[in-house]
Amino acid sequence: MSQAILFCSDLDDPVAWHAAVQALRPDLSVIDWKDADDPERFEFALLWKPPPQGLGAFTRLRAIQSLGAGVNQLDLSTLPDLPLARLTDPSLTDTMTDYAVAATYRYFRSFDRYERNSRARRWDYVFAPSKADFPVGVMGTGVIGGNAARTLAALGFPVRGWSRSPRTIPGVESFSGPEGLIPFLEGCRLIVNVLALTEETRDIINRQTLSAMPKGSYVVNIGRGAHVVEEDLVAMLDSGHIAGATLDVVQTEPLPEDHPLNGRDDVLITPHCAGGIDPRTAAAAVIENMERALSGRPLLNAVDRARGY
Ligand code: NDP
Ligand code: OXD
Repeated sequence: MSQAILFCSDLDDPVAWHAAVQALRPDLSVIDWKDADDPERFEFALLWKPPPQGLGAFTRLRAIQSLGAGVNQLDLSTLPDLPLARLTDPSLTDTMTDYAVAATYRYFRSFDRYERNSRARRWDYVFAPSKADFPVGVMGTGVIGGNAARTLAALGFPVRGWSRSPRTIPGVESFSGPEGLIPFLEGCRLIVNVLALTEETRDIINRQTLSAMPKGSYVVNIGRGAHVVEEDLVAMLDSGHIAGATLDVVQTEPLPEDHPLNGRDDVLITPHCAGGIDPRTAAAAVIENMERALSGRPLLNAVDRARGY
């Protein structure tokens, strides 16, 4: 029987992944968990989330590849103790960066205000601002955030970055560690959150951290919903301290219709669509990790379970 990768995702297309993998390795198949009649066959899994019944039946698995850059959706506490890798891919980095740039420009050029005005048939001139007055902060300058920070800096924004360990990115003022967070936020008119979700970063965007930003600042969240204390964000929007928020991720997805963040003029919700992975570019990294796993070599982009990302 030929080799096969076990696949599980409600969001990604197993047929497209199968075609992309076969284009590189015609002997290798991608099989959706619903068609996985012989669980013993699989040594490698490509998962957004585990199948509903878990991975218990797949006793020969040797490694797991996340179908996302994040791994928290896999719930590490219930996942078998196998090598685990997150996915990094140019298509994902590019689409995430595009979203960060688009959301930044929307606030920088007051499109949010013009959207409201034009719906109200109101002509209200806003003087074109200068980028020098609109410093942008990127929370989490890893693969995606690092690229977003570089891109925003190349576009002429003053850019600050915050991460766990000190990072050097040309054109970006870098801050790190818990002691660097408030000084970082104090100088940002807009933050783009693209942190990994761990126990240390959960709830990190809250009343105290939002208060550190200048009045009239903006929040863009493309990391995870659990980074934000939503009731604190609502309160800070109500007070006007935060002028607007763009949230691609929320604590409960889809956002419940009656949630206080829904239907507000100053909040834009998008359905966890900021990043998109193109199997045609990402298949090579998945195959490389499968080959590494089967030959006992360390995975690329391996998750450090103790660190949580
Ligand atoms: P990386 O692992 O490359 O980057 C994670 C960043 O988070 C790093 O800069 C890391 O710091 C930082 N970080 C982690 N813990 C802390 C901490 N305690 N304090 C400060 N910084 C911390 O991941 P990616 O850039 O590939 O992806 C980032 C996240 O984006 C994913 O985990 C996922 O949640 C989210 N995502 C969302 C998508 C969407 O569609 N909305 C799509 C893709 C990803 P350091 O640099 O020091 O390691
Ligand atoms: C990811 C995501 O983590 O799509 O890649 O959220």
